[in-house]
Amino acid sequence: TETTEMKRGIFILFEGADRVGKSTQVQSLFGHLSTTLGLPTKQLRFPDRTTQTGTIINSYLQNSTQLDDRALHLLFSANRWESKDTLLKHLNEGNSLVVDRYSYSGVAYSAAKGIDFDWCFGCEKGLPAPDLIFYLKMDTEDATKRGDYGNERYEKVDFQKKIKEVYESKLVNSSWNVINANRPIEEVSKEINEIVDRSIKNGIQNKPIQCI
Ligand code: NYM
Ligand code: MG
Repeated sequence: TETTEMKRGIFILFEGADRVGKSTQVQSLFGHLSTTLGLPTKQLRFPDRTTQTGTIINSYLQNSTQLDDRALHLLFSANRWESKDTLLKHLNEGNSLVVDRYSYSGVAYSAAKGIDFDWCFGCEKGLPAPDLIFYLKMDTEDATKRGDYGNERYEKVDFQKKIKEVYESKLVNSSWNVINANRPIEEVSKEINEIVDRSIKNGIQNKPIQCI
């Protein structure tokens, strides 16, 4: 029987431009946490296209709705704010979260359009912050060669280069884990799993949940 005291969950985030392999790594880490380590874990992604704001966002991304860039930015942000309580509830009940995109995507994509960086970031302040961030880094040209590229809005080489530039010059800092994503899937997963295992060993869950 379990006698260990319950710990809060860990909030792990994957960020990066399109087609760098985030969803694959999210799934792989989910398997590592839930199956290998036996931790209760949930997999989430933003935008959450199932909510009302998500429906508008989805139709914008599929090119069937036009929207002002700032209005769109606020919708993406609202899409996170509306899940704030759920995120906190999961973490406090001991569920770890593996999340595909979050606030930094919101800032990177909007700032890449030319919207003021601080204005973009301001909307995110107060949201629960991730404990660990993995930035999957890959040359834009390599990412654009991947399957299904170009089906959604934003999947254009020049724009992807701008997004990468915002991430790498203004968002990624020394607390982020920058992962060379231009390698076989298993090699990337192995590096990520090792970082997560080490962080758990070092008591990442013992500090309170931070805010952005
Ligand atoms: N995206 C995602 C934004 O522009 N702002 C945001 O806040 C978020 C979370 O939506 N091209 C963009 C990035 C992607 C697109 O995400 C949909 P995905 O992970 O490619 O399905
Ligand atoms: Mg995409």
